[in-house]
Amino acid sequence: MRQPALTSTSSFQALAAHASTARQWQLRQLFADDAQRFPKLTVDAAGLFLDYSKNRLDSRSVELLLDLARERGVERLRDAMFAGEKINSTEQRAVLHTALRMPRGKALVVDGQDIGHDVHAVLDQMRGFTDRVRSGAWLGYTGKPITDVVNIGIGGSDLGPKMAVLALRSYAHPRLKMHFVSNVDGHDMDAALAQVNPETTLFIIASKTFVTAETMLNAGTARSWFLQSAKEEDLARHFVAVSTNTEAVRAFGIDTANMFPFWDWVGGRYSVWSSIGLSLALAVGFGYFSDFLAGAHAMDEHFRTAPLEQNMPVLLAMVGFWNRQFLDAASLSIAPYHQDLSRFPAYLQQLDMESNGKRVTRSGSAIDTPTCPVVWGECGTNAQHAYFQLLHQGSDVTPIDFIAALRATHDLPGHHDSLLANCFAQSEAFMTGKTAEEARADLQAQKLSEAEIEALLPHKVFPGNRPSNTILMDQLTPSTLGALIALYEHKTFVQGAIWDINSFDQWGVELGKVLAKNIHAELTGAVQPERHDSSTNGLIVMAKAAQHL
Ligand code: G6Q
Repeated sequence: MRQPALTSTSSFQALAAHASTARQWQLRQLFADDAQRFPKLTVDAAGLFLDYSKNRLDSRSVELLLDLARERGVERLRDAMFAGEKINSTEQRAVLHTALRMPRGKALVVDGQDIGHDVHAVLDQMRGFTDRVRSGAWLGYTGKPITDVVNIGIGGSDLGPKMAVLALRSYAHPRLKMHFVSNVDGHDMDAALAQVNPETTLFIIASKTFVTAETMLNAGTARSWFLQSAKEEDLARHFVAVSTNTEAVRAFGIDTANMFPFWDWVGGRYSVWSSIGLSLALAVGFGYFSDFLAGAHAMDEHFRTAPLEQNMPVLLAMVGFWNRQFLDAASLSIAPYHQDLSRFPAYLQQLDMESNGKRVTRSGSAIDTPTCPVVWGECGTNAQHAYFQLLHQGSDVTPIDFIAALRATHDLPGHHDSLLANCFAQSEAFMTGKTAEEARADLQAQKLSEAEIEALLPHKVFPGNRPSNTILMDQLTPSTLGALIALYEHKTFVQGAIWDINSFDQWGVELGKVLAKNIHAELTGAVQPERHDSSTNGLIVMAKAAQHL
């Protein structure tokens, strides 16, 4: 359905009028004025807790934001997604990553096919395979169990499994070492091959389309490397594929009995729940992989059924929208206070920016507001010793999502309290800042002269009033990780609905898949480049000279 321009809607206009006052508010004051702010502006769901009270808004702002969500049809679009309608309008596809985590026995008929049944048939295939590899029953060509798994894929066929394998390393099989090769840069493959032995290595070629140039080149390199020691007939024990493209898998030489299918209604960046998660299932075992799916399903059920006032993905999305729209926050920093979530910011970069990094609506009109912020981040406390300076005292306001587990998955004494203390202290400091009076009192306590105090004072003032969310879980487990990813998936969905963006295509990525082809031909062929600008021609000539092409 064609949506009116966002700024023309009555709920947007009511919100904008409210925001013209609200953007002057001070967080310190909001907390001082309302002792109930924390219980009012927090919510829990599916094993996660969200504190959004350290944002420059109040309960009335939230009401108005939810009015906007209703007017933009968030609930209607959400229901259409869960029902399998073709909401990916530019590719005429359903969007059903939520079906990948539905419990067994639940039917969902799309185009006359019960996809619940299909999903569980592939999960059973994954269970059988992962059990055999993990138990040591699956043997390499010299009769030895697999010790190393190399996942070859890129983008959505890499970021999810790589992030999740790292996040759940405490649950991983002690014998199996996981490697991920994504970059067409041969240094990536070179580093992985240097660590593995062909007799005990399993390669997973993970590509939805099975035509992605980087993955195909890397897969070919792995195959050639393997065949330096083994024979063609040994390939079947060492190469498996995850794809929707049976023909291409067969043409590559992989036995289609060793192919794990999925479907075109699974977007790449939403595919960790499908057989693209095979490396994760191998690492943690099928039981924990099922818990991972169940955690996401719990968040799906919450998103699908909870009233908007208590709906965590909706609230996270609308707070993000508020910061983007009314506080001019052009970026969002993700700060996991958990080292095992070190790849989570990179994962979210793709999820959010590939989904909503767009400037036209579903019907092709220009969007009349800013859209997706730049998403970036790094683990705390490391980030504190690097760019937190800018977040505290820089000229831009950058909202931050703090993510932490209340209990560690290690038992080293002393570390976890210190970690959490840092996390909470940072969110408090971003909120309160330090006034000139407070800074002056600190400097006076150090017995500095008045002249020294005056010189230092401007540098010691922190403006504060910087918004943040805090997301807590008891422990980082397969289930809470599943819920956390699903939370952000649905947050992205809601923001897409507000902006009237199709969050499920990626034409900018498709462009990248063809751009390099011409220059590659010029780099490797005899033809001298002439048809580019002088910079591009010059760079190609330099590369050819260096490689004596
Ligand atoms: C994700 C994108 C993109 C995709 C990769 C890999 O949503 O479409 O990141 O996952 O380009 O594509 P293949 O899995 O087809 O190799």
